Amino acid sequence: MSAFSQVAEYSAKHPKPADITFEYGTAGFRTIGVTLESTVFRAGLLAALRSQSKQGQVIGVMITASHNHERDNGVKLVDPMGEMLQQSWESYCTDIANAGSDDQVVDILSYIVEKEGIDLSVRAKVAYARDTRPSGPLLQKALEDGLAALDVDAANFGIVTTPQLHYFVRCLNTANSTSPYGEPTEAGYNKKYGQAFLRLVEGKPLPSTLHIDAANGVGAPQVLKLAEAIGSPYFNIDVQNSDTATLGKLNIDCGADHVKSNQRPPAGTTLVPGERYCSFDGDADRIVYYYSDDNGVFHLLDGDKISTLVATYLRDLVTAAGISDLQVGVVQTAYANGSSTSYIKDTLRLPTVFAKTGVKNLHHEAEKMSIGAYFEANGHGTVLFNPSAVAKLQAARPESPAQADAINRLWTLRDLINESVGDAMSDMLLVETILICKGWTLEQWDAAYTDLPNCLLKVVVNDRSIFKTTDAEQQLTSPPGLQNVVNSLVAKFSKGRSFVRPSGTEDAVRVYAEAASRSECDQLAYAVAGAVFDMAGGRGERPAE
Ligand code: G16
Repeated sequence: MSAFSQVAEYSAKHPKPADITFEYGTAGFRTIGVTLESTVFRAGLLAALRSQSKQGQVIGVMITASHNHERDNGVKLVDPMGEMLQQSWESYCTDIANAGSDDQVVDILSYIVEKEGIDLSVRAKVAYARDTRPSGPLLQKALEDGLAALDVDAANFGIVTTPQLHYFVRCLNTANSTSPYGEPTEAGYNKKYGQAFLRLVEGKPLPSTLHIDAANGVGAPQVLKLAEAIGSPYFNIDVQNSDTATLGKLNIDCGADHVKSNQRPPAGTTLVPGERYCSFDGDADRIVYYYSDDNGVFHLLDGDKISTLVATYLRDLVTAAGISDLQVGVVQTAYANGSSTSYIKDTLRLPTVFAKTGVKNLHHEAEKMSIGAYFEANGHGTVLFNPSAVAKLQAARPESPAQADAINRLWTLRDLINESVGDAMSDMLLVETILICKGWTLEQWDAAYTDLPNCLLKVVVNDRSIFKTTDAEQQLTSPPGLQNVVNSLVAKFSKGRSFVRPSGTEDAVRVYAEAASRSECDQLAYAVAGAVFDMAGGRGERPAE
């Protein structure tokens, strides 16, 4: 019997909508949830082959649309160390998602087996989970059919955050190694990160309450479990926007994307000066902090501020540890505020590189650094210690108690940081640790540098696939002539910078702008957005200030 003999029959239960073309984008497939049944079924088939191509290591499948609207959903595959799917497999995902018939699905599977030299006698293993979206159960059923069609050894992790699923995958694949990552359970996750946090803050002054906006998503129940596991006044939280039961609330007027994009607090939250606030997104893979000053002015501490805080702390620990050839580096995207890049280069004197949007792109750049901190401005990121850094830490022989303490802290930080992917809860514990150890308020953290006023707009166009970019997405190569117009607009504003790129998670084109003053920044952003609308088939209302 052929390995694929049951595929066509199962596939027939999940027909592909004829009028939709799917694409594996910035973070997997994302679109209207109920249209994704065939895609998720087929993602299950591919996860099985990917596992077999990796000698039976566990592959993850996460059903989520993260920061996107509740009606949307998505699916992405997670590679054995908890990292995003290897990019060379993304085209297989796109191809199989768009196969027009059940037989074609089987043909594509056969093609991949041949091309990748996959041994089909290897038992495939897949771990999967979903977020709280209403289309989740339907899509989970489709996934389970895909896994059943290939007789996969499957583990359902239920409703968890995206980074938790990444963590579980890494734990499962390292369980029998010399350095197991942790226990592949929620309790194991909470224990690992919670205990590392407590080891790092022990004996320091207690912080004030942290107000957490959980975007009415899965981060709400999970962060409460984390707090219960930590069980200490060092992690004293108040969770808002925690309603995962009422339809229509996920990510609406709250959450990290709302706060970052609109540069204001979640609706219904009145910020009290001196208090501390942060927001997760719908699947808790992003985090931003914020506060109000005494004049009631809102201040955002986004991914750039987190990366500079973390890079400074790591750099100082490396110096204190006396390990001279250990280098901390920072990876950013074009969205990084110009002030943050100058601060990293000129004040911190750390190397920084730019990557295209998408955690998968930043992650690969950070892997090349000995200690690489990567964060997108939207609050998505983490820190990676490469094997040479780990070896140097292992080999380090402290010559003083201060050196021993710094080395010990660097080791413990590795247990606090989710190295598999950007993780709001682990990043939050990292930020809390640094603030507690420094005795800093959010204002003191914010004082390192001042952001240039910046603005992020969305323009809906007839076909965003005509937008092509180069230079880490900072320049357009298509549509013809548009980049010249952007350049001429930018030249009119002091410290002006702007770029245009198609979103990989929403049906929209994104316009970013920054300039010396708020009014110049807004003028530039709307002028560029207007040019995009006029020159590239804008739909709906023309963007206007
Ligand atoms: C996802 C990706 C992020 C990316 C964001 C926006 O975030 O994981 O790396 O920055 O989408 O991407 P785009 O501008 O292409 O729409 P999340 O939080 O939705 O998973």
